[in-house]
Amino acid sequence: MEHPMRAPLILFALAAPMLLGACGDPAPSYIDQAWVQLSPNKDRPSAGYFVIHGGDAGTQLRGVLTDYALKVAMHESIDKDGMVTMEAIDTVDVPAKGQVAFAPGGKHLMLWGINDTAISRGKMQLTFLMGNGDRLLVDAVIRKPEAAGAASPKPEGHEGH
Ligand SMILES: [Cu+2]
Repeated sequence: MEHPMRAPLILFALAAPMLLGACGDPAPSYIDQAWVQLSPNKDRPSAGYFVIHGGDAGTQLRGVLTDYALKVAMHESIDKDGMVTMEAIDTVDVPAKGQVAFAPGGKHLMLWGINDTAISRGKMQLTFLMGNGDRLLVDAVIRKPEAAGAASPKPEGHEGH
């Protein structure tokens, strides 16, 4: 059977999504520049850093999860009269179109027990829990302490028992 009306209907169906796309979705919040400075001592936590960019609406970071470490926490280093202490932080407000950096000396993640597979792969996925219920998945590059700069020659395994 011939259906002479079919071709015009298909053309209309293809055109409709393009028209909807032209309306412009609001810019979402996103996270980039994620990296982890691996602790030289496996028994000590490593630190994680990243930058959150607010979209057209402000948002909040409410927590970070990962399958590749035993525990993750958000901290802030605070300089009180020359004494640097760390405090746990629960939420971080991200202003619309603004940005918040987790960077050395300020806000940071603490990661305990990073998985050996992630370390050998050189990256680990982090899940960021946002205020609107979204979860943002971001790969963080793992920087090993040896790669951070010139390795200082330190005697190892001679701690004098
Ligand atoms: Cu800390």
